[in-house]
Amino acid sequence: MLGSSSSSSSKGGGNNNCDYSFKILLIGDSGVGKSSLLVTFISNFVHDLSPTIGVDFKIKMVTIGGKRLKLTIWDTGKIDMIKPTLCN
Ligand SMILES: Nc1nc2c(ncn2[C@@H]2O[C@H](COP(=O)(O)OP(=O)(O)OP(=O)(O)O)[C@@H](O)[C@H]2O)c(=O)[nH]1
Ligand SMILES: [Mg+2]
Repeated sequence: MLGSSSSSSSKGGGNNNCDYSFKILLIGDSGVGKSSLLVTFISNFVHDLSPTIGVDFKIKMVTIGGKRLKLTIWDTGKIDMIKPTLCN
């Protein structure tokens, strides 16, 4: 996958009962497997997916080292279609 992901973290401060909140953006060429990676990570089940239109996101809570992490993972479709979103 040529895409990259970026993440940031912040202390939850009571937000959804988590210690840290991470926002992760999946970007990359169409058809490289971004959505498959995300769905497999969320549900442990492999689906055959249609191309993503615009953007979608999923949330997963994980516990690592006794800390509750909230992962908000954004999945993108064709970059041309989401340019206005990314610019805002
Ligand atoms: N062989 C193989 N096929 C994969 C893998 N991951 C995804 N695919 C297939 O590749 C195709 C595209 O996968 P997607 O997850 O929809 O790719 P995407 O990057 O989200 O594509 P867009 O939504 O169009 O940007 C699907 O037919 C998947 O079944 C993999 O690890 N191995
Ligand atoms: Mg997709």
